[in-house]
Amino acid sequence: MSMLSSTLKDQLLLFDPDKFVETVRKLIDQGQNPTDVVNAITEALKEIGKKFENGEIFLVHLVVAGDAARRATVEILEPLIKKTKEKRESLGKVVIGTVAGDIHDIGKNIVAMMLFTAGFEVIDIGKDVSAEDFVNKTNESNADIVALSALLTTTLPAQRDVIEALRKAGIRDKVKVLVGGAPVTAKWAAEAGADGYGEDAIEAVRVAKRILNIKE
Ligand code: B12
Repeated sequence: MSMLSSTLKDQLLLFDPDKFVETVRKLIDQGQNPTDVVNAITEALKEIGKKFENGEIFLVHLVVAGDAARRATVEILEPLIKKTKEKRESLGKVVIGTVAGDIHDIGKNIVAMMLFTAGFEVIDIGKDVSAEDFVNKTNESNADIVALSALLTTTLPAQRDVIEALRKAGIRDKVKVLVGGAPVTAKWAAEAGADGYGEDAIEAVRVAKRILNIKE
């Protein structure tokens, strides 16, 4: 772990998003390269993900750390990186959202954060997203994976609707579909025609890598 990511990890573990954003701004003012900072944050978040996996920190910590990292990335680093046309190393592009009729987004946000942490470019299109919007965003962004979250038994069929809509739009074979959410099972994933299913956010990352043939 680099000095920079070790510093950033310590800062993230203060669980103070405002302070974290300020720290990142200072680093940039001192001349740090924005891409290096993004990669260091990614590395720091990985360590924090491990702490969560080991039960050293709780879900609320993961959410606050993720929020701090996302704010620093979106508010400070991304605009700078886009300006200089540098690119963060990316494992692939993921469009993620909660399906139509469903407003549960806590789990989806954690999955998005963990995928981002692992090195994926993540396009979060929110909650209660129609099949049409999933198709449009997948098309526009040329995504490698579309990830569908559903928390209600009544919105589970909407995952299948998205897969059907991708097929109708002629892009089903261009994108991998990952499904998840509390009521989702491997059996349902197979029935709905998905490429993968993850029980939790850690599994989501593993499966996302597997379906794109990326080694751990
Ligand atoms: C918080 C909550 C709410 C909040 C949501 C706030 C928000 N911003 O998300 C509010 C209060 C709005 C809400 C509303 C409702 N809720 Co609610 N809610 C919950 C609750 C308590 C927790 C859900 C949660 O956030 N869990 C924590 C996260 C971290 O876990 P997770 O979502 O499962 O996500 C993990 C995995 O599933 C997976 N995952 C999730 N998405 C994805 C996607 C992919 C691609 C992958 C690979 C993995 C993956 O990884 C995540 C991280 O590990 C659950 C109870 C429960 N036990 O789940 C009920 C629950 C889901 N709700 C329920 C119900 C019925 C409702 C309402 C219909 C209530 C009502 N009568 O109005 C409404 C529905 C509104 C709507 N249209 O969506 C029921 C569903 C029953 C069913 N089987 O259908 C539950 C199970 C409660 C219950 N026991 O009755 N709810």
